[in-house]
Amino acid sequence: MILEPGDVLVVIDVQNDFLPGGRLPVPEGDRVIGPINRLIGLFPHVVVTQDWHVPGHASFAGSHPGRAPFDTVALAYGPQVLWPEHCVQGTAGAELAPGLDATRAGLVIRKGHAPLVDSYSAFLEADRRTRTGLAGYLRERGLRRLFLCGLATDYCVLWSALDARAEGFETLVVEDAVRGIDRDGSVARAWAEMAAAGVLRIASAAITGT
Ligand code: VGL
Ligand code: ZN
Repeated sequence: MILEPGDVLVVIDVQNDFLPGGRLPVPEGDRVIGPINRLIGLFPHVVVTQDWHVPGHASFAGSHPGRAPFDTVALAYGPQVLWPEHCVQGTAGAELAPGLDATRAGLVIRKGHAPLVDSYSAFLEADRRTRTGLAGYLRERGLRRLFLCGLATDYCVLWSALDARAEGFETLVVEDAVRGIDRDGSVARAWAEMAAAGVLRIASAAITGT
């Protein structure tokens, strides 16, 4: 695959809390860093996202007395999976993985900072109304084709990929540069949902630059 001037690498939530040893570890989450660093060197544009919660965020199990991580509760906008406390603004767990070479990123977009609203998607918060501004940024910069990588396949990568398609972007997920949380077959379901929405899969080795 030859990259074009309108191509952008979108690096999703490669943060300490999602790596082995973090508060919400994604199995093999650290394995995405090598392929992503190689891709960062190839792409004309790089955007990075960070999960960026306030303390006591509504997606934390600890904010709901009697509830445990991975329970589902009803919030104002619908069902919400509860998570261990993770990616709290300003903490070490919320920092980008130290091995990630994010120096070339032109934009860091932070999401999930409203106390009562989660945001898996890099485009649209879980109320499905509040926009992060990413679609506007990409359009203003003339970026049309998105290559998604990072964590986690079945949550933030999935929702970002579906919303990217809904916004009309050509969307590819770099299959060896993502890892999933994988509860009850959620990774397999995520790939099926993305395929049905027209999201393409590509191996990082097939991306060779301009
Ligand atoms: C994520 C669960 C909670 C993710 C973020 O980055 O996929 N998953 N917050
Ligand atoms: Zn989160």
